[in-house]
Amino acid sequence: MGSVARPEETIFRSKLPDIEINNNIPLHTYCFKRLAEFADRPCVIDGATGTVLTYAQVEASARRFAAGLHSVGIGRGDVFMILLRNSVEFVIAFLAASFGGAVATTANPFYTPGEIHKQADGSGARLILTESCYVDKIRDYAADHGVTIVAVGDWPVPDGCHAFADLLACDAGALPAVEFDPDDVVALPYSSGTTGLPKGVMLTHRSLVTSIAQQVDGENPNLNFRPDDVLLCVLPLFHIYSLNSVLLCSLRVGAAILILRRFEVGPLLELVQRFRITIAPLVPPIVLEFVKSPLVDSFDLSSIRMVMSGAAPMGKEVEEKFMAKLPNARLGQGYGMTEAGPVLSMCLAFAKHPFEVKSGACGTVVRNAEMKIVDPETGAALGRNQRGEICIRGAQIMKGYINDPEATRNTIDKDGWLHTGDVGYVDNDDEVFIVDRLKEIIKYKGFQVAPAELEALLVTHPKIADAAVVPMKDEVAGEVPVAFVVRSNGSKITEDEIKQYISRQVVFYKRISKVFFTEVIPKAPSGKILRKDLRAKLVEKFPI
Ligand code: 4UV
Repeated sequence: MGSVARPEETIFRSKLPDIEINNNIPLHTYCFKRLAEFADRPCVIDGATGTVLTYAQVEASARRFAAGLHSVGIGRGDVFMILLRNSVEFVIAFLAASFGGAVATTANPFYTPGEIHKQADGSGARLILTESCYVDKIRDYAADHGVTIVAVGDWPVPDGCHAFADLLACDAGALPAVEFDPDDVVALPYSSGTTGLPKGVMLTHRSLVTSIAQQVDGENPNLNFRPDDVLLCVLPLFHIYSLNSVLLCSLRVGAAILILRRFEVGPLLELVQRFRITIAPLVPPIVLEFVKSPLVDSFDLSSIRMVMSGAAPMGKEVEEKFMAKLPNARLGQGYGMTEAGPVLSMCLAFAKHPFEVKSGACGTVVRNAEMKIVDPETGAALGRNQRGEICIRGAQIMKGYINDPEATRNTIDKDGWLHTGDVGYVDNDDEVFIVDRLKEIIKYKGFQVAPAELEALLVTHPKIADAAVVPMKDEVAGEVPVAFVVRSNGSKITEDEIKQYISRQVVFYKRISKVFFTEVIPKAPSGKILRKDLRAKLVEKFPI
């Protein structure tokens, strides 16, 4: 980090001036900076019950829960897993990690036991916080590995677990003073990045504070959230988009966060009307449901002033249809990647003093950061309107992958540039367009699916000799995983058997949608699967 760009390199920057960012403070100190001003304002609203917690209540609860975590042995640098659906408890537990100097690894509660165990193992989680109804998925693992379980919900709590409520009842004064370094990790979401299996992405206090500041701070914030805003939090908080750009950005500005456990168009519209939601961060499949649903016309949605889409490409047509339905709202995109902290670029129509933007653009690089587009073959930086790999540099990017220096070196180069594996260009107005992907990842409704994970499962089947998984375009999900499979000698394994074998082991969005039997998986001499060849085969079979 810190090295100077070569003079010939074209570096793209925000149209907004850089600002001073004090990123040497703990995340919670930064988020609650204006607590005295916001103490009695609504902070989180539980969409299911309507219960409201003020800023003072959320801050105090997080401090108490940090003391509770400390009482069961979670202190500075210790990893615990948050395995929860969106809830007030999620918010409190995540902030408690910051207060206590601990590290929260966030995981999807719908994961199968196998998926949870892999993340718990890889991250070294010493405690898992989950809902009582999911305890059975982790009970044996926890017993074998000496992991503490804290359960939210049903009373009495399941055998052998601590109750969330008991930890929350601890005296905040019992939390000893925590030593702090801005480069301490606070969040450890999982992502497969450009290649391989999911890995723990180390996001520090410094990286998250910088990322939030890049979005919502300054005289002319890129993302103009205000204290009187009500934000919809329906995207899962275990994913960095919702955690950072919804929860943490809202806290910083003193807005209210309406928390929903899951997405259902009818109830969601009703809540928008009831709570006068002003900002709706979404993903393209939800935007598409809005466009398609006849219910949209039966509710008063006039309070919505900003609709943000991200995590997957959004078609121009969907964008235009959506704007026709909500003419008072600004619709725009943010482009993020877990490893990038996560936001690389954000729509400048969301700024306090907005800029004109083009449909289909993914925003402009955030302030206090540098972006370049490189030729994937030569590594040379390219100029405007030239397609290449998008790279980003700044204090917001990850510290690295946990326990994986090689994967870290392959993603962040020696000059501090993070290589995204996305192909795009920056146009004459500094707007970023994503046009392709070099990396392996599959995005199902914005959720990550790592081909390597499915391939590893496939080849453990005795009737499968080799396999490769690639994305196939899908109208609803964006992309779905499909498998090319080489049967073992004499095996007659069927497509259905293979699909079921995988379905039993993975969360719903990683299920294999189609199987193509083949004689051989094309590979480079290094053994790397030639995914481009397989994708080309798919296009031949299913021309778009
Ligand atoms: O690692 P990940 O799952 O991370 C994300 C994060 C997304 C966002 C979006 C807006 C925000 O404000 C925010 O905080 C976080 O998705 O997946 C990263 C990959 O997803 C694709 C791209 O391939 C990334 O490398 N992707 C993300 N945003 C877009 C996108 C987009 N707007 N358009 C097309 N692809």
